[in-house]
Amino acid sequence: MKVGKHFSFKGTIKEIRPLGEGLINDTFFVETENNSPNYILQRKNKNIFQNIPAMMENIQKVTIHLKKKIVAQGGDPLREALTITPTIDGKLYYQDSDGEYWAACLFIEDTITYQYADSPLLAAQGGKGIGRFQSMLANMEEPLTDILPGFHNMRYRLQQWDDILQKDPVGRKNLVQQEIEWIESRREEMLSLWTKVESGEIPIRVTHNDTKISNILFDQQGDVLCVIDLDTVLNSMCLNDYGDAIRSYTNAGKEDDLNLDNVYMKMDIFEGYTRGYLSEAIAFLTPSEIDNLAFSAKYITFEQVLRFLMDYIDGDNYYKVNNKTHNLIRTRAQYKLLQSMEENYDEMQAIVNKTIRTLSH
Ligand code: GN1
Ligand code: MG
Repeated sequence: MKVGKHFSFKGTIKEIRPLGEGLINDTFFVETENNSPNYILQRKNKNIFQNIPAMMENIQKVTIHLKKKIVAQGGDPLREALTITPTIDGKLYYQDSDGEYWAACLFIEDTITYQYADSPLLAAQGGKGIGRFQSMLANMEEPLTDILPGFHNMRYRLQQWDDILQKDPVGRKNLVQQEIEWIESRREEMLSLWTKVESGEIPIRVTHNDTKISNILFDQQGDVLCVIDLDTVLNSMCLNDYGDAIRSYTNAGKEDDLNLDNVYMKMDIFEGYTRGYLSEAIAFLTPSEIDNLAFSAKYITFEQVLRFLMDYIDGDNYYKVNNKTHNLIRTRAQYKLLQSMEENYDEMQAIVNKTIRTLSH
């Protein structure tokens, strides 16, 4: 791949091969000869990220802040935080002749990643990782550019929803009357959380916005090493990160599971993640944030139902799809998860409260 020569990689490139299965970017592994470091190279999705230069600046600011903290705590800044590899002319990204944006970072060797949190202990480790990540960034004052305006802003999302329903660009609205009702019946309930952000009751912090377990690297001992995939670091409410982690960790099925019997919320995983997350986050969370933790899981899962359904009605312009019902299948599977959360909501609240009591003693 010719693009490799534009980056300041050490050593000689042996091979560049595809890696991973993200829904947004295209990712490649850059293997170098001998003992030179290896790298990750990505073609960033410029339809979704409309300001990639600002995105890379955000990532740079966050990783610089993290590295300072890690060094102060006696850690290894090259393993515990991402390191952007600039281009040969010192830029954070390369734009090719087709207008595509490329960016690279150091590959962190000897790590373990998981696609699923299959035990409460592992979920607790993941929670600790995100709790620590947010905690290290809690006093970062330099603002980030809002590269995804309205990303977890329910007022904005519902506006987008209303617009797409009105346009019905590919005539699919008729096919999803029942699914539309799932959204409409929860409109006020879901807006109520964002209203607390608008009023200032819930603070704005540095947030990751894609906290699934595959975005955490673990070391060989099973401890959290590094949080990766910083494309969506934003100033927003940190409940997004908790809620999205609960959405992805606790799902017994797949995000696009055809068999809805597979999809439900695993409460032992919820308990594990909550315990790990709060062990770090209790140091900075406000009472209002703590009160809304359980709700944030429903909020983010609802938002994901909305986003998949919206993309279906819009004609599949956002998420990569395998076929023309893929977004609808995802919608139904996420909705099943949302229902399971609604059934378990009182117990979720009780677990959060119990965890806080245990940690406060
Ligand atoms: C997207 O591509 P991936 O998996 O990192 C999306 C998330 C969704 C997720 C659903 C920028 O993330 O918000 O929750 O798919 N990222 C963006 O699988 O939209
Ligand atoms: Mg991502």
